[in-house]
Amino acid sequence: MQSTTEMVVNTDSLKHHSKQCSPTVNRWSVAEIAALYELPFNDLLHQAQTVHRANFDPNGVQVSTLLSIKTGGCSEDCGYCPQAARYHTDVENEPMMAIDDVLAAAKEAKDNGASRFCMGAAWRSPKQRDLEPVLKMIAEVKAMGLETCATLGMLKDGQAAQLKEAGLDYYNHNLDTAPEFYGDVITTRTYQDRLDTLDSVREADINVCCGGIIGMGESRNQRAGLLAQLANMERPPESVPINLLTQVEGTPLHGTEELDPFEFVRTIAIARITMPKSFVRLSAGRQSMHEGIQALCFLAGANSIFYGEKLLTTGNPEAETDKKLFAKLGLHPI
Ligand code: SAM
Ligand code: DTB
Ligand code: SF4
Repeated sequence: MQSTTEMVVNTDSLKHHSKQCSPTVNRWSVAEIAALYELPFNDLLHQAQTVHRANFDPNGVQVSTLLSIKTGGCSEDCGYCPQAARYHTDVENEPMMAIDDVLAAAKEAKDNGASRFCMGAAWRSPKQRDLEPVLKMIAEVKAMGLETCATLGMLKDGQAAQLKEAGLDYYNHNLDTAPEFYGDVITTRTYQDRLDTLDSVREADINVCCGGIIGMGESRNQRAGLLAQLANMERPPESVPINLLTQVEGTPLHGTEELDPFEFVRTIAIARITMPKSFVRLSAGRQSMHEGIQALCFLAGANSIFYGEKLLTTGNPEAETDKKLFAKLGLHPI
């Protein structure tokens, strides 16, 4: 198996497998990642913690706050998502938030210690008339001294450049799962569409935030397949959100067999080992996660969280609960 110290990027092995570029580098095979999943838990965590300490302050955690600036009514069919118009969930189609309300939420996030503010919209792709107000929000949030992040769906030519110009630091766009499981979850856009958007984000020199969801009924090999896609990007994402599926009634994935929590911790550890320089975010799913499991995730190399009572439409731990957890574990926000 490839050890982290042997992880030399072999530029001769650059593979151009998409119609644009999306170059990948053969850092990790799916088989090598699958072998990491088979390690005894303690050996895996030791390896992950060793990689973590070699690359990061072991007790520092990056803190982002998320806000849904446009909720519900989405045309897509992502099987996990309560915001898809076609599923009968409690989420209503709402208009875009007013800029003043967004800025008030950003100020509150900053006052509570967040360093990054992520704005999410339930769109397949932003229309130009929708993008204009978002550009204003980004510029104003940036002017408040926060890092900015947006997740607005697929980007068309020129949109990433406009976001960069407005002051966007990160764009979140997830691969969600392995290519071979993807079609079981989403049919209204392809894996390649996602890779193309990620390419345009990179080309515009915006940091990439890209990860996926675990616990959708995928196999262990498919979890390894997702991590291989991320780790083998020419430049791995700066930020890798690992979401545990939040099951929402009315979505097709509601009722999926619950994932063993240790499998989630293993996934975090392997993300850390395969992407040693990336921030790995313990993302959706913390509300239902015992604090002992969250502590194991931090030990496994997670060093970023969403902070604040709400994700987009579902719950997240109370800010006070997270403050207490940080104090108990001796973690500090960065
Ligand atoms: N509409 C845009 C898009 O899909 O790119 C941006 C918002 S979308 C909600 C952002 C990401 O949230 C999805 O790609 C998915 O990874 C994650 N997500 C959505 N619903 C989730 C759920 N129920 N559990 C875990 N993660 C979820
Ligand atoms: C990401 O990877 N997770 C966040 C963020 N990027 C946009 C979203 C999680 C959404 C969980 C379901 C909800 O609250 O609607
Ligand atoms: Fe729409 Fe994004 Fe939800 Fe998919 S994940 S249904 S694109 S809001």
